[in-house]
Amino acid sequence: MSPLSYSTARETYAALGVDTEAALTTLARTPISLHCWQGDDVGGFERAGASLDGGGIQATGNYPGKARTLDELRGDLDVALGLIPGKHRLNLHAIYGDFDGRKVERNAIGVEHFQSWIEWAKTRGLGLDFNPTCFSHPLANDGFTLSHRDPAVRQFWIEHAIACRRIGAAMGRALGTPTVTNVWIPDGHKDLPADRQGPRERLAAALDAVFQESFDEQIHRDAVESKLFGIGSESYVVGSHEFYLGYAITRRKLLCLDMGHFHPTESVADKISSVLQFAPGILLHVSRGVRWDSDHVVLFDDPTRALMEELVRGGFLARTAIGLDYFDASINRVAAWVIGTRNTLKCLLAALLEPTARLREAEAAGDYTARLALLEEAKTLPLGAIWEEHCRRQGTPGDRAWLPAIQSYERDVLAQRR
Ligand code: RNT
Ligand code: ZN
Repeated sequence: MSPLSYSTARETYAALGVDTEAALTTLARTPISLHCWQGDDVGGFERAGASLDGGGIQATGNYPGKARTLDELRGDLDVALGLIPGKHRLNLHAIYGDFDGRKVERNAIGVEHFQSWIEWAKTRGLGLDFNPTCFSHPLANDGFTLSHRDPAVRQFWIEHAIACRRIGAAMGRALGTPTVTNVWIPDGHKDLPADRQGPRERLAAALDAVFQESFDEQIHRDAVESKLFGIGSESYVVGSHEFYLGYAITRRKLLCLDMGHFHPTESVADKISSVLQFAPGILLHVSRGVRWDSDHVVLFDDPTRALMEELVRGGFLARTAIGLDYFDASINRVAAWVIGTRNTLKCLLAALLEPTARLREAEAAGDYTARLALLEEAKTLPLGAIWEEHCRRQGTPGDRAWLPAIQSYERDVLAQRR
């Protein structure tokens, strides 16, 4: 794309009162937290060949080249990050520690198992985020963790989550940017429960135990993630939306909104300005459910655009942590990171380039005809030229120019992993 296309596009936007330079500055300053688990189908490194087991989530597909070791995952991430404009973050799950072939129980993990990740992030100028892993474990096999009726099992997961928060805080301290540690648990019933209340009481108490230690918010923040249903928890999920909305508001936690965790006709975008009236902040799990919580790669689509529009219109970017959560094993996994992250950024850019002031003028004047006309025509403004300029300034290949790098990496590296 020539600089000429950028300056023409800039004028087009300026005529609508949109400052493309301001948009590019905000875009360059907004990190997206890449989820490590796209690289190996949520397997982790607790033992060689570990794979996702239970928890009501599933990665489908068997595309060759999945990362089998820490070094392979890091190599893949470096390739992906090199093809995504801007400085971002990495979101780790507890099972991705550097365990060096030793068995470490989940309630015994410590920062020492994540020191090499901290060094890795530091040399790349990246922030880290974190998650307890309350699935793929014998003590999670019957579908309950923090809300388990057996106090010993509950205590195990409480200790795991406490250990994770300490690791998260150590990451934030070492890297000088707050780590968000997000608690998601799979707990729920396949069929109709006779007691919906007991597990929720136990979960609230367990979470209070987990969150007893407090950390400076410049170092560490907590998030809690709700869900509608999972495979094997179709009839009842303990940590529902209402549960965590109440919890996040009363305990001053970030509420994690995963785009796959609501009824398909619900708008997650619409929730943001309601939640942020009361909760201190949100974490987004940008994802794409197809008919169910299928975690497909994020697209430049209406739900994702609407989400970003709400963050920008409401001035909510400062109170929002943006993370990705999808795992597609049916295409090149490194490309899946690149496609989903670039699309997320592109949706954010589109939102930053919206002629919001004009739209609101029309709205305030009761001219809903002009509002609708401009809203629709804004869709075909020259977003692509501004995006290309962003890629150029960030030293990253533009659209249609990054895929060859993935293809040669696939040939030279991924295809050798057999
Ligand atoms: C599961 C949740 C959760 C997980 C990750 C791996 O439905 O979305 O965020 O996807 O923790
Ligand atoms: Zn999620």
